[in-house]
Amino acid sequence: MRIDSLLISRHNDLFLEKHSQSFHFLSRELSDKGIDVESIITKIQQFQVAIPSWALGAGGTRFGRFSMGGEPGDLFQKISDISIINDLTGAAGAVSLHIPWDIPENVSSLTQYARECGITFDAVNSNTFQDQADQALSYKYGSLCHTDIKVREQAIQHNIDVIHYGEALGSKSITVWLSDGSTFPGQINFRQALSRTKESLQEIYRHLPTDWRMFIEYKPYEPQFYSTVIQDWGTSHLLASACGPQAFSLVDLGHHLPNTNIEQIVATLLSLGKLGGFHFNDSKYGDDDLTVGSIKPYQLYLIFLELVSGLADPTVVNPPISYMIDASHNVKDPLEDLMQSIEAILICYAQALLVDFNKLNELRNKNEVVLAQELIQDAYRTDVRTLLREARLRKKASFSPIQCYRDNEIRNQLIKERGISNKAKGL
Ligand SMILES: [Mn+2]
Repeated sequence: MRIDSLLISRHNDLFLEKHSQSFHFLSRELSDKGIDVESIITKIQQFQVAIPSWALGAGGTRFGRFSMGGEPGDLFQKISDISIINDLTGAAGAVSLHIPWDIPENVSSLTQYARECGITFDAVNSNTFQDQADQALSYKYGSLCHTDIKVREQAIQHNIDVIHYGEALGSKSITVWLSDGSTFPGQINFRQALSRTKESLQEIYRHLPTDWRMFIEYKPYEPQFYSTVIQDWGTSHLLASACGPQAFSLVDLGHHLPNTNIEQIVATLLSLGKLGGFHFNDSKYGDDDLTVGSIKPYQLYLIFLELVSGLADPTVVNPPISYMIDASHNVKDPLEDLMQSIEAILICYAQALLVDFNKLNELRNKNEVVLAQELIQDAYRTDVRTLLREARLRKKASFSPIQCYRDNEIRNQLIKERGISNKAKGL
């Protein structure tokens, strides 16, 4: 379902007068500080974050799942939902497929439909963390690290199949996240498990098309509660380096132990030229998969400071980063939740763009601790939502995406179209 552009522009008309005043005011204030407002708006307009195919249905926990009605039942409907988000926000023009939850069966009609919806295919995700109904061997004791070579071969072949699905759709990268590890001390040999994982990843890497990239995601615990083979950025980087120049680390915000300095990890990976992808979410305790920016917005801002300054640094050689939202929505309409996440991401991005990094470096070199902190906090305390609205208006997206979605009763339309009990496959 596409949203009629007339419907969006009529809704936008309600806000134009008030907006033009506040945009004028903020523009003047920022220009007085020497900030190039136009270039910031262009950058906001260009920023895109992929939506995973498993994020459009109600999420759940191991205790239960509560549907909200009108969930997308197949891949076409999922792409349709993403196009709704993209039409409203102008920032979600790609889908990240999870295989086998979303196996593309009719590739040509799917790619044509996605094109009509203005949606491209971002990284494809493999899954060897659960067994599928038709699967010969179990991943109960691991996949790429498994002691049995037959299980490893099956997991390697699955990743190769995922690459082939991605190639047919026009994807250019694969994300590998493993749950491999151990739940009890003594269960596995750490050195051998790491070595087998490395060899398996190298085998997958050999099947990577020359214009593709492989992202290796890390996570310290869960579902294994004693050890995870790829537990941290260092292990991920070690494996990516062992594979080759097309392999990179992927940072998922929720995949860190409490209080980890994620922005420093981002800076380190960027300086190594090995930051491939980014999964956004937020958390209070563990991998809570909450809405981006709902718990620790300042951490997100500090991460964007590293991304913006790192990618602008001519000495940093790092390919463009693949951004995706990796969150779950147990009590919200996922489309609204994703729009909240996009807003939080763009706010921090825009705030980071306000920072004069040359000036910041001067202050750092003079050890002006207070003034350096003042400089980054001044940007963080600027309400940049007016710039986001201006960027959306220029793209013919919605001034106020969630309000537009509500005022036009989009969820009710989806329920009418698909039924109250339609459920999305996946988590
Ligand atoms: Mn992730």
